[in-house]
Amino acid sequence: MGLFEGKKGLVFGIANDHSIAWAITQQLHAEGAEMGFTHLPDKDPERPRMERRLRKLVDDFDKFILPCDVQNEENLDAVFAKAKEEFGEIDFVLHSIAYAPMDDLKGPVHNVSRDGFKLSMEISCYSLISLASRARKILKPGGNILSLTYLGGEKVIPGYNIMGVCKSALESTIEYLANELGPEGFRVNALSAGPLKTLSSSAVGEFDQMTKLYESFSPLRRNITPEEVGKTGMFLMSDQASGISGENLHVDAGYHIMGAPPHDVQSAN
Ligand code: 0WD
Repeated sequence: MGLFEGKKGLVFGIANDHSIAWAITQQLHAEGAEMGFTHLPDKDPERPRMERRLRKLVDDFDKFILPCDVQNEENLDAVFAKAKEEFGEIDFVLHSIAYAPMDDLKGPVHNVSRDGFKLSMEISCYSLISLASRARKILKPGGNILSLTYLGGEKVIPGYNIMGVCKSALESTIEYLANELGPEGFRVNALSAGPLKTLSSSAVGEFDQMTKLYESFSPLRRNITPEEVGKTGMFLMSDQASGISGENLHVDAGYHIMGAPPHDVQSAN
């Protein structure tokens, strides 16, 4: 029997087959989870690109697909109303969403516009709060919320700029939410993934250099795979992780523990 047999949940953030949310969804599906999915609303209803990309991936097993811009309260209400109607109660919510306008993302942080800051924070951090406030009303005891973050929220990663500031706020939000929702029986966690080529990450400067750094500096001397992130995401949302909350679990081949390059890299220079 799969770890998610009889379990139901919501997945926010599949843009295409490179999305981290898709890597996690594949593992959840393999373990028997039933899921509802959201996509960014399509601007042109005649050409629903976002919806089509998502449908292509989950068509065989989704319980429902709805458009949802996390800036839009009505969209959010509609998703949770549908989840309640379809599932009654849910077991998990996956939040795999981030955005910053390109002009602000490219940095430097001291030049970020007021509007760009507000928008980036709203989509990348506040969205978790708006999901959590709705989710707690339909989560089953033992239920949980998982969000995606990156080391740039803990340490300065040149090129990550305003998104690092957003991830710091997100990681703090996860801890506060874990404290608030814990007494209700809910867990809230973060998975901090190493760099993976996706739509969002291609917008972050110096991405290719970053993956090379992981290959030479991380204890495992390689970068991680989408499948590894998928499996750990699934684990964190499963009952196998029932004692874990407020955690920020790194799936990064150990990169985050290094304070200086390893000896073999130092002696090569
Ligand atoms: O290396 C990476 N790719 C890493 C990503 C390393 C560590 C963490 N992450 C994080 C990201 O910061 C994000 O929080 O993982 C999460 C998922 O990112 P992803 O899978 O790398 O990127 P992508 O496939 O683009 O999914 C993010 C999605 C959006 O995609 P696009 O590319 O269309 O912006 O976030 C969603 C959207 O589907 N999104 C929104 N959803 C609802 N309302 C909104 C919005 N306003 N804006 C973006």
